[in-house]
Amino acid sequence: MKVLIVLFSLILLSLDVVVADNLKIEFTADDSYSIEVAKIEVGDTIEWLPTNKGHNVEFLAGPNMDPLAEKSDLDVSHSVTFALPGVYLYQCTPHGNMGILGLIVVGNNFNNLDKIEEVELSHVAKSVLQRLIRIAKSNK
Ligand SMILES: [Cu+2]
Repeated sequence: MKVLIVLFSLILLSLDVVVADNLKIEFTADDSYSIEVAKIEVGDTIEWLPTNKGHNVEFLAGPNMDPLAEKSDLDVSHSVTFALPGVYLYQCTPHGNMGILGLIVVGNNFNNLDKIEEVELSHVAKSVLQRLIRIAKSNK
């Protein structure tokens, strides 16, 4: 009986881990993403909501670009499920040069941070990226 209870709680525990969370990020009125650094788990989904006009989501780097290749149209909601751990960098296509960037850390995995830091960016965007990386690392 004890074994059964242990097994049952193990199943419950693993179910808990599998259930994916859904995080919503908005385009704010001051032209940034409402969450600039998102820390999520593998299998979680992020949905960007077009709460302010003229923005989109375009991935610049991640551990695997295959599922990210497409960029979203302006002013539509956009959902991505993150199957691989690592750091992902995205921008708003028309405003990336002005530093409208977002960082996502999946599974608290920073293994591909070098590649993220190698991405060609404008001066302003580079300093925004450095700030976002600092935030991401500070609440590891
Ligand atoms: Cu924009």
